[in-house]
Amino acid sequence: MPASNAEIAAQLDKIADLLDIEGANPFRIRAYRRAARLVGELPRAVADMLAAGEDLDDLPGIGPDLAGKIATLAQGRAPPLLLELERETPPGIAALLAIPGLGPKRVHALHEALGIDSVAALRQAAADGKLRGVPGFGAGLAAKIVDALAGGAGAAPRTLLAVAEQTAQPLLAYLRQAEGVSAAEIAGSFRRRRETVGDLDIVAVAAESAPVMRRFTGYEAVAEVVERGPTRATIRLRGGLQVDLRVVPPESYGAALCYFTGAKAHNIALRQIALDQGLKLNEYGLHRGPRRVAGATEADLYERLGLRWIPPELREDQGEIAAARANRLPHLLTLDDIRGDLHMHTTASDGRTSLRGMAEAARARGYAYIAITDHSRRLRMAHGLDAKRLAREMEEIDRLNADTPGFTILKSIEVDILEDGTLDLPDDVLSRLDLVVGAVHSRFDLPPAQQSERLLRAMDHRCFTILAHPTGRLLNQRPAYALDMARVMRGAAERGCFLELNAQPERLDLNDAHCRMAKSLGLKLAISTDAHGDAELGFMRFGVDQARRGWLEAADVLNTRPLPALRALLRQRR
Ligand code: DGT
Ligand code: CA
Ligand code: CA
Repeated sequence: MPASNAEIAAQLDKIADLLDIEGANPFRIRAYRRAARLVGELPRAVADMLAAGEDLDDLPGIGPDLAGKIATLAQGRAPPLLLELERETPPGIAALLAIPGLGPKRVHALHEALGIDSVAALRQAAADGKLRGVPGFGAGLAAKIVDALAGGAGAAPRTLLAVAEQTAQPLLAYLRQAEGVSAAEIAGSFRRRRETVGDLDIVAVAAESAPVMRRFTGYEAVAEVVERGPTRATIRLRGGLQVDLRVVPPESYGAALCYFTGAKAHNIALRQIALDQGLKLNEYGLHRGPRRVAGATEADLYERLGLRWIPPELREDQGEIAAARANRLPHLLTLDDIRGDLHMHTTASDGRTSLRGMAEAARARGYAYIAITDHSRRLRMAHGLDAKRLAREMEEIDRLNADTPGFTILKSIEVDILEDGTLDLPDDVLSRLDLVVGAVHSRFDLPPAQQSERLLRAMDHRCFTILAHPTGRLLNQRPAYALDMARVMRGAAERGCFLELNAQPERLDLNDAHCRMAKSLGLKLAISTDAHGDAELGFMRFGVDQARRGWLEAADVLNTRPLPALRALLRQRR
């Protein structure tokens, strides 16, 4: 698979980091940093440039050697230099870079002075008060590092759900082929569809556990067998993800699946309900004295406890048990309810698929409509559209719409919300669009009151429709910018605007709590993929998962509406 420019830039930065940690020649390090920035800001995908036969060493500051490495990275492969640096650098060292206050130079200094090569070693040195002795480490920096460690920095990173899924599905298929296995499922946070997972928890059903355990620990991607017993084992895969396996007999499958799906707080609440009825609940079943009264299926188990079966996404002890008892569980949104996608890019800005290609892919998914939302001019890095280029795109949309009855491309833009809340295109341009998706791409650092004010000001514009990725967070990379979400949501509802639940796996922005807040305020959300290529339209299901965690039903979501009803909702604004 070809790598995106962002991925290539990240790898170039990694080479620079590792060279820096090693204490390499500063000029060499700077060349990689400069190349990373250059690639990150290119208006076109490196993979496309290479496919078009263009020479990368025509780019400023890129010689033949760097061009070769960039080409290798663009093919999704690691150049030999990177592999060599990774081999030479102790595996724990790279994790130190994630600690606030520590860059490659300081990591190098810590390694030289104290031999620190892992977060654990850093923690120990900090506890022993040794950091202040390292050249360049004053009392202030040492205190900052101690605080960061106490605040959870350097803890094992959680894996994005979408990434974990790529590892989990082949492993699950492999286990289902084990001798004597009649069923296997992934439980835990993965089944609850949390946006990130700490580890995977698999429950497999077999009368005899030994062959399953053998097959599990013999999986080809295993880096280490961490623990191994007769019916349970833990492995660490080469990518770093840990997997727990539990093998149970058929009569315990439902109880084990329920127990290992959690969340822990949900389990504790269920166990209390059992106790109140004189029953005992554990991962083997629901028991009255020595007799098992339920456990083969989850449905039996919940029923025996006087509850409706609870969808895993709701099992967080957030009121779902009371709702299940009163038969008031929500009819959660499903992927089938989605009729269109209201945020996506084309090759006109920073997408990888043409307008026609995006429309065809959306039609193939069974959608009735999409909105094309390329970037606006201010985002030069993303080749943002000015009024003239947008007008040309609108003409092409008219032509495509005329050719495809029963499918509608809505005219839109992802307009940049400027620092003062004004929009990055003139009113007469915006007023010709079917909807306007607005987003913040700068000044994430404003104080919360000012940030909220900025968003409300943007929504004051009579053309504004949907606020995209409302908090700007990138999971494991960038925190949400500070804002008063309740105020922004109330403001949106008052103005007849909507918020987006962005379905990109590293955004999932809004989170589950925000979804519930929106629902309680009567604010409808658009679930949109923000696709930058036709395949990314498939991210919709991650958005739906997140919406389900937020208790949303089809009626709470804008793009479950047929087109006429959607248009009516959009018109409330004008
Ligand atoms: P994660 O892995 O951090 O994303 O989150 P989970 O929810 O997958 O947690 P994990 O892997 O530690 O445990 C899997 C499930 O096992 C968890 O959702 C509930 C259950 N579980 C784990 N520890 C306990 C416990 O001490 N008591 C109870 N009742 N259940 C537990
Ligand atoms: Ca887990
Ligand atoms: Ca686990």
